[in-house]
Amino acid sequence: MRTLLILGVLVLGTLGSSTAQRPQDTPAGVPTPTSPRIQDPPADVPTYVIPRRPGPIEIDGRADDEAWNAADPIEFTFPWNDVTLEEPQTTIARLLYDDEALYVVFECVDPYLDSQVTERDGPVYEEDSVGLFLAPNPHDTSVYFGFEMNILGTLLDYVAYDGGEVRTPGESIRYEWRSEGVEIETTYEGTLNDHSDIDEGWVVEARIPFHNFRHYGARIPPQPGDLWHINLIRNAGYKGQFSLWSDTRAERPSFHHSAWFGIASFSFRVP
Ligand SMILES: [Ca+2]
Ligand SMILES: [Ca+2]
Ligand SMILES: [Ca+2]
Repeated sequence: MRTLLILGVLVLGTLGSSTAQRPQDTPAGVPTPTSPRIQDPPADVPTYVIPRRPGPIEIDGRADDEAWNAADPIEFTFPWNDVTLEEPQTTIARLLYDDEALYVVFECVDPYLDSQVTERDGPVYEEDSVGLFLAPNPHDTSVYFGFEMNILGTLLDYVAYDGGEVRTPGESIRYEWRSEGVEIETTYEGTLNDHSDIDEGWVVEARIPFHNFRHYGARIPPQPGDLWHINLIRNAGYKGQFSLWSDTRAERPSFHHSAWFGIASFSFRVP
């Protein structure tokens, strides 16, 4: 028994030293997730064609605008949860663009709605939130912009340098960056922050004007055929799962690796 106890202490000691690497693994303030990887990453990063918006989009937190049907669904993967053993908390996202802005909608299945942060740039990553990461300069994907939004529509926005890899607080991820003109609306079905029952889900719909990226070497507005490296992510919240579009190859839940973002191209097709 004594040997087992000592072994236990040794194992705990090892875990302790891995959590000490937290600044490298997660951005400032992000709780350290512990689930290890349970699936091999795919050979290639995913690709997506962003259609030109074929009709009006009302930013109202509902994905029922006819125009959204033009956008293929983006499905999220679960590198760190075995969703054959637990119910996947699925996310379907879609993207559209026009001359002024990028449009995104996330539809999230969610049994436990968990969202309290209302302050701009607050820690929405600690609760139910989705994020869109955009590296608009194809010649320098080490710089990208993050837009993380919770069920209440609270926005945490930032610019990240060094591909997001340097996590010393305030170093590569700069929360002080403020986007302009972003519209966000959300809806949900269920009881917010009451985990005694089972909820249905939530929707985030947003419009992000391209002028926010005008100083970073990208072509603004993007032209048909332009390639942006992007990712879409979902934080776990209460009893949730970390999921995303393009697998970052990380051994434990970790989103900020722009080298592994997927590739989105702006469609040539005129609707
Ligand atoms: Ca809508
Ligand atoms: Ca949740
Ligand atoms: Ca900010």
